[in-house]
Amino acid sequence: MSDIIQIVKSKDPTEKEFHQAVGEVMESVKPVLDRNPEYGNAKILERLVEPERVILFRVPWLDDQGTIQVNRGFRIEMSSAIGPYKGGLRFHPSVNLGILKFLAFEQVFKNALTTLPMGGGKGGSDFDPKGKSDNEVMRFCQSFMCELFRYIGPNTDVPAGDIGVGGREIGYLFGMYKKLRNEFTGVLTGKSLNWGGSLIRPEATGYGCVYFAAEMLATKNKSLEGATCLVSGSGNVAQYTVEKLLDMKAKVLSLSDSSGYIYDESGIDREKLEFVKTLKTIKRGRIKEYADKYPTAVYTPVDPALDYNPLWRHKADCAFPSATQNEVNAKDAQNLVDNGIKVVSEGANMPTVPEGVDIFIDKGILYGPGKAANAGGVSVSGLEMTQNSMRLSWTREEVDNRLRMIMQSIHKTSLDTAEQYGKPGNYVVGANIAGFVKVVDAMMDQGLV
Ligand code: NDP
Ligand code: 2IT
Repeated sequence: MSDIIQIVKSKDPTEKEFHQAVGEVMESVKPVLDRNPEYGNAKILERLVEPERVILFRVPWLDDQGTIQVNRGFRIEMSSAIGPYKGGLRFHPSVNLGILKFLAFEQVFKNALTTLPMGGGKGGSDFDPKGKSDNEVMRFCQSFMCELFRYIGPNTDVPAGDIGVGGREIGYLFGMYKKLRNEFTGVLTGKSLNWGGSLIRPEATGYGCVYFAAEMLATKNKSLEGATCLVSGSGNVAQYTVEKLLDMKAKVLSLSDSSGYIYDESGIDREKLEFVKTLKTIKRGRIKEYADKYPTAVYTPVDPALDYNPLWRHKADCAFPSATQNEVNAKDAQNLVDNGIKVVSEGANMPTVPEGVDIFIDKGILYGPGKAANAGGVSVSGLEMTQNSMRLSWTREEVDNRLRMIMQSIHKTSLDTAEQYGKPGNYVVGANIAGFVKVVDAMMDQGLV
């Protein structure tokens, strides 16, 4: 097992997020490998850490000044053991191969946990949508799809959104795919409602993350009613996390973006949430403007000199990290614990560093790792694929009920699996093992491919 991490590190020494994601899963699945020597003989780990296919391409586009810009495009087709490759596209200047490989690797096990037939993939670009006009975003998306279209399809690889890719980008990407292929198929999820999208897909990751937190609390006969909550990020996942927390009568105290965070001691209510949705999705503004509008809120800009994030130093019952990877370091985790945190439910992918995860688990915090807690988004993407292939659409209630049932099932599977492997209450071990076994058994059935 430590061999495999050494292999990964020596092959791709700079991909530190990928090493981290592989390390976390390998640590958890050690007992499965001990019980099943046939997996070792079949070189399952060596196969799992090597993407089935990596596509890297040039994305040239013209900005509004008529200047040529060149970005990098990627698609990592990680595993098709249990279904077509499935996973989002991220547009952010930090995107590189290591980040997308970590995300694709996580996606494989997350998708297995959903109970739906989806393999794992991820893609994106180092393109930064911030400050770009709609026309620039459209031209970029069209150029990106002019290459990507060769590799994807409704039964092959079905991308969706992630950081920097929302409804607007999915629309432009879909338009170009349709033109190039001359066919109207469910090749992307997160589409708009009137051309093949599913109700509840925009809400799904945030809602699902709150359903997962509620399930964890229910094991202690507690609920979210009256609970104080810290949320980071202010994008898609953060917004719908806040919305569902309000439905559950919790009090939400914070939101953030990469420039800073707001703390609103009077709580973020529905009117304030609507302001954030418009600010972020339509005006594409900064979270600082929340504090300019609402005097009950204090804005704190990011201070690069600090070795902790002051957002996580506020007292609260629950934390929902919903921005990006490694946004909760060991000090942040300790600060949360010192201030009495009871639940951490991860909307983002791998937002807590491994030392932070250890702190939560040692202290018996109800800790839902991203690959379980944020699986609601890809689950409803799976439901969108089903509706597309049946050529019908389900009601809001129907999709939301299915989402809730899937989150309950992921919670139960993770909890039961952890118990079975002698780690009661450890959702990290439970989720990793349950996802891993499903993928690995499919690989064993399908032979050496
Ligand atoms: P959005 O682009 O809608 O929002 C991202 C938010 O996170 C913004 O507030 C952004 O701030 C902040 N953020 C992004 N990068 C950084 C960074 N490097 N440092 C600090 N803040 C940052 O993305 P989503 O809400 O869709 O995604 C958030 C997280 O949830 C990601 O980890 C994603 O992988 C994960 N996720 C998303 C799913 C989905 O369905 N969308 C499903 C499952 C997981 P700013 O505007 O300043 O960049
Ligand atoms: O990380 C994720 O699960 C996503 N960005 C959603 C993927 C999807 O295919 O809906």
